[in-house]
Amino acid sequence: MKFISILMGSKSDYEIMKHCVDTFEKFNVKYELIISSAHRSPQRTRNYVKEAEEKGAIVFIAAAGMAAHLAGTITAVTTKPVIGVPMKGGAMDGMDAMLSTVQMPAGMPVGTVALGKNGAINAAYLSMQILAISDAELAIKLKEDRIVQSKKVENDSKDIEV
Ligand code: RP5
Repeated sequence: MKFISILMGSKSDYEIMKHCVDTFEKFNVKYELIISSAHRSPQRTRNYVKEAEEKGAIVFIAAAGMAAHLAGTITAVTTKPVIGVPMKGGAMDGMDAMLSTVQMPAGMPVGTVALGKNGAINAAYLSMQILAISDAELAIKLKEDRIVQSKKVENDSKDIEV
């Protein structure tokens, strides 16, 4: 069974990551969500990634704040694509998490999306785009979604055009 695996460093990340989950629900894409921390539960994180890979995880999404090493930790133990979602909060309101997530050494990539809600949603979209390479039905849904987005811009414009 192919699915997307989402890890969050803390329960406190769920308020934002709910938007990622909602996006998968909207597109009827299978996902798994767990809390596991790079620092507080390193062994659980490593074990889960290995198990998830064996069960069919195609992409890993990692959400973490502050010293956000979760995505990098996952990349260290899998060659599946890893998408990092930096969380706001902490003394630097997410700048620390963003730099921790994006600054990976060569050969160890983490695809980093934006801070906050937009990043959580885009992590879902980006992982679905990867999944859609070998899923024609999902590829069509994503194309239809682009048409909906485009039409919304036109309609919004008509609402206020003078
Ligand atoms: C990170 O530290 C978590 O991903 C979370 O964003 C942040 C704060 O965690 P809590 O102290 O709320 O558990 O590891």
